[in-house]
Amino acid sequence: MNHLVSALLVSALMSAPALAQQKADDHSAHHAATPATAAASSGDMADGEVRKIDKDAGKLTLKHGEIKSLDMPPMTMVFRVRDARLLDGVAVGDRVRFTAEKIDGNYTVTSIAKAP
Ligand SMILES: [Cu+2]
Repeated sequence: MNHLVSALLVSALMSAPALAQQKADDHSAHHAATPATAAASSGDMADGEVRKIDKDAGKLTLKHGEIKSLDMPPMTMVFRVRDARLLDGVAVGDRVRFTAEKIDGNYTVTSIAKAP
């Protein structure tokens, strides 16, 4: 009888760590996915202020802050816009948040919105 009780105890102790291990794995897998998603949604946005808009040429001049994705320090410069309709939502003097990419050798604004 004594022997049976201790055998049950041993098997209970052995299965408990296995369950705990499985829970820990699920937990870390869940958390590993979260930072990557957050970085993708906000990492490439840069701050800027609209200085000039040339809708016919599809260009705008921005005084911008650091653009990490392009490794560019703050400056005032001319950007192309990927789509002239991007210029409809902004006006000279607006503070904006935008994303830019180098496309065919030209710095190109790919999205832009008035800063909240
Ligand atoms: Cu620049």
